[in-house]
Amino acid sequence: MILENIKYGRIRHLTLLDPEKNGPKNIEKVIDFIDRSGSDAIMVGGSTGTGTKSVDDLVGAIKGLTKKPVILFPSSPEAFSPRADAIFYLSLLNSSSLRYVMGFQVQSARLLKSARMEVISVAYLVFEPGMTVGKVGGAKLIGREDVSTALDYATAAELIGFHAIYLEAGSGAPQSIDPAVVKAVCEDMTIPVIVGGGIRDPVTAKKMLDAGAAAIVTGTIAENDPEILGKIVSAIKA
Ligand code: 1GP
Repeated sequence: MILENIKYGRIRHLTLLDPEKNGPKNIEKVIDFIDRSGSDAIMVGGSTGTGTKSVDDLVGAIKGLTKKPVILFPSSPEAFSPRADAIFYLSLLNSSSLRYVMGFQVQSARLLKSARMEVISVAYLVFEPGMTVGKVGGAKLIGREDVSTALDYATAAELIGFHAIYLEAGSGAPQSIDPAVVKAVCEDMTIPVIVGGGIRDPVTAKKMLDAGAAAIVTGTIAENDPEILGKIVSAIKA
């Protein structure tokens, strides 16, 4: 069970691969880097252009190259592959568009119920600067240091019964979420908290784990600087 593995520290680092940027051509090299880095699982998704074919092709290629679990990280119901091991069934709670809070979930629910994959409901909270996902998802961005609003949303997520919370600064964010916000949320939650966006050095990654994050996500770094990926994973597992 992937959720259990996140909860109990067996999955601590996830690498996000965007189907837009990772076609079948260079995937062998990328998976080799990820395998060597010690990253625990691979997420597949992106904010734009993730049609069923590109997602399914990428999941299929990854499954042919590594045994690491593959988790879908969809921006819409089309971003689906039955070959993935699990899906982060996301509700962008601070979106101003009902579609991102519950519409996509309703649209894909029956398909997911019949699919042979673990469905992990995730309260997705997007912070400043939000980047593409903030814009596309119509997020009312939470301030980078806004502990109070972060706690409001996280507590609502826990009470509603989400399996996990994902604190997101946006892929490619120049700065991650403030670790003090992560700490305040994690101290108060009984469900696992995942943190991503703008984490691209071992010190920041370790700070997130020390703040109580169950797992961290990096995306951009796997594409741009695979050597640092290994250092980030080593730092959080030390
Ligand atoms: C996106 O949080 C992830 O959901 C990854 O962000 O690309 O900045 O590592 P980066």
